[in-house]
Amino acid sequence: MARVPRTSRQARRRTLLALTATTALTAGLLTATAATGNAATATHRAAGPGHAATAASGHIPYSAIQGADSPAALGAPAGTLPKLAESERNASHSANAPGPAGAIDLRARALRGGHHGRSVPSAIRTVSGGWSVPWGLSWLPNGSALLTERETFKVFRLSRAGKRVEAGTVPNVVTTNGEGGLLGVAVSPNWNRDHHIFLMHSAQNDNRIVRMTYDGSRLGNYTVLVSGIKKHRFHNGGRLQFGPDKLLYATTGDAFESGLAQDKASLNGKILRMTPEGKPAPGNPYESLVYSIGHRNPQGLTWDAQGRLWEAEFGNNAYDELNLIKPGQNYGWPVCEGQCSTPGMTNPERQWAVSEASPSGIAYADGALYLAAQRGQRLWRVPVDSSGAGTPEAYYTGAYGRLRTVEKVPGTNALWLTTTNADLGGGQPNGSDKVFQVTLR
Ligand SMILES: [Ca+2]
Repeated sequence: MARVPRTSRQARRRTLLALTATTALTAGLLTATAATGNAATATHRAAGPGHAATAASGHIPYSAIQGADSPAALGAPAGTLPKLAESERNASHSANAPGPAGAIDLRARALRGGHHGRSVPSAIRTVSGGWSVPWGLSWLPNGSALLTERETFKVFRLSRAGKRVEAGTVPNVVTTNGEGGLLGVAVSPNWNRDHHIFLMHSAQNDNRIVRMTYDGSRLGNYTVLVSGIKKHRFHNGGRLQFGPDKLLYATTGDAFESGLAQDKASLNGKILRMTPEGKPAPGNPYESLVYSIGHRNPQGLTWDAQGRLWEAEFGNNAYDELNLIKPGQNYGWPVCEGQCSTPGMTNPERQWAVSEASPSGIAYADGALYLAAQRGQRLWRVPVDSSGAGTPEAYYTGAYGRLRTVEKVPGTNALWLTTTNADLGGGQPNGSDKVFQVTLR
């Protein structure tokens, strides 16, 4: 995507907000104001250099444009949009220092604050900079990762040491100038044998799940597995993950047609589960690709040590959700946002006010779930055990901007964590996104 001068970016941002707000008003979606309550479970223990920045800057309403997302924070008049707080930029720059100098030992604070589960984030360092909206992240058997960039449509290999090599450009991808583009990536569990990788992306007329080959150096053999998933400027879902069952799971957004989420025949507003050939997985509840229904804009999937599937989902203008996913269950949207008492709807295990979370990626590591929050600009840690999800704790609040994707690093007690600041929602230049490593101790 061509770099846009700052003044132009700001103009586009305002135009986008105004347009979307108009749409939302037309749809009657602004009847509720942004929720402030029900975050009692959230402990705002700002463990990290962003503490001061958070207190100084507060929420960033325009971040609702992307990921946070859509009509949520659009009650604010376009003319009141603040720029990204300078204090946050400074805080973000402090993360440029790699290695021990940039690492902050948070463990003492974590212990003082008390925590459930086992290890906690203890240090963070930059693995790689110069990215523009990295979105999907999946590990190769050799320990490197493949990452997609949403707006350049490129796939890169990134080594643990931070060496980045371009693998190629995925064909037939289009931007939606919003939340679509090149999204999730999942490396085949049999990659050593088949060299397959799976990608989810927006195309001219739909969202798709496709397979390509990656032989270790180049991409090839573009093959469409699932097409016809409705797309929209926003609400495209996009996460791909292989489960412990070696089946491919995908999250799809409601494409701004909330009714699709309750339509079992629609692929939108769902979690899908499929074979590596893109066919309905054995045991799916409706003999289709659909695994669970009633989702708005889910972008995070992970499995815990007990093999339970957890999902992170963007709410509308009240509550974001952490859901425990079981096949055939209905997670409520648009009848319910967050917890409700409507019969037949499965409530979230945890929920947050959208200003504090707006979670995209989720990962399980060492007794806890980690959620990367866009608008909330923080990493949520939620301990889990056989009794369910414990009390969330926030890390790095405001320190690194909008967080997109978090994945457990294989073979070591650490996470990789990516930002989404180089887009309309973040307002930062191309190349300003980063990949961090978070050490857990
Ligand atoms: Ca729900």
